[in-house]
Amino acid sequence: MKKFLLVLCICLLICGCGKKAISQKKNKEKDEQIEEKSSEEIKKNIFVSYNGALQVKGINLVNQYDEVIQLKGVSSHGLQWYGDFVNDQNLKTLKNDFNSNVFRLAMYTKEGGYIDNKEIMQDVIKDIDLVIANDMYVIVDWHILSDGNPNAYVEEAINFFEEISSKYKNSPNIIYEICNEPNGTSWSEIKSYSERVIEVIRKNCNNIIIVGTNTWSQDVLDPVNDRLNYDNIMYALHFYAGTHTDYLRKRAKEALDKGISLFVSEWGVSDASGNGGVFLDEAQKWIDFMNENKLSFVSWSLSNKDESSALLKPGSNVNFNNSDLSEAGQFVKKAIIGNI
Ligand code: IDC
Repeated sequence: MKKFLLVLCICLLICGCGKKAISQKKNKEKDEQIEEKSSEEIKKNIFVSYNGALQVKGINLVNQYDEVIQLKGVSSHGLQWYGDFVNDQNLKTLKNDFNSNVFRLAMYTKEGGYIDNKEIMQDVIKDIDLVIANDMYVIVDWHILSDGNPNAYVEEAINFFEEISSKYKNSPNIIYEICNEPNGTSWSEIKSYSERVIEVIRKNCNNIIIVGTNTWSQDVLDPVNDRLNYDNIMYALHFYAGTHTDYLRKRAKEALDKGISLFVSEWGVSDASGNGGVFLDEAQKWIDFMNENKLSFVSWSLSNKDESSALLKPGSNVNFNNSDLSEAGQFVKKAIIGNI
């Protein structure tokens, strides 16, 4: 009898544990399904096929249903140096694993860029097509830098944007960034350059155009009393967490309050040199600020260069995976997914 009871107890125990294990497994599966579903739900609504042509309404970027949309993604490094990292596999990783809905093509004008080598146009077109095929928005960035005054190459810019905007006039994916970072110049110079380039683009399409401001796209109050008089214009705000802090957030907030629409088309966790360590506490303050104000943001940069703003560790493969992400890369991934 004792034996029988013992066996019975053991059986019940096994059954109980089994049931518990089964119900734990079921719960886990359910959790996973929910997680998968919610990330699928998120994904359903963030790409171009859902959002369509973007517009600026008030200070907000909105989709085709007038819903406010925040684009989040990554910028290439200079295409003349790190163009190989812009490939289908990496774009799929950014899309599927980071939930990125935008990618920026940094086409330098100088330093071996378009002004020195017009053939880079073919790469830009190939890259635009790849991003479009991945259902993401693509920022075509006329990356002035050492050429601080955009008028230095205004004729070239006009030819470039005429070609791109006529080729892609029906594509909702394209966002034009017509002068990355003017510096050592003035808003009136930038404005007159912008008017000439915008006229050319507007003959073809009404897509979003991002205009840089003086001092490496930090003088966002300049246009307050002297705006560009076109639809769907946003002004670039650029920051590097190791250099630009509260004072620049205050300036940005003031610009927003005064009706200036901002797009953070470049930012980094490093200092302004692109190196000098990572400043994650300050970067976190910026991420909070951008999320609170629904500002779109694009992080510098998808490369394996030995500098702390690079999203990949030095020496990483051109086709990266999770273990290639640098400290910057890990932080940026979480920021884009929305987990921090
Ligand atoms: C930096 C790159 C660096 C390169 C340098 C000059 O990270 O490898 O040697 O440009 O070409 C910007 C610019 C961006 C800079 C970046 C960091 O838009 O081109 O990239 N930065 O210095 N503005 C503020 C910082």
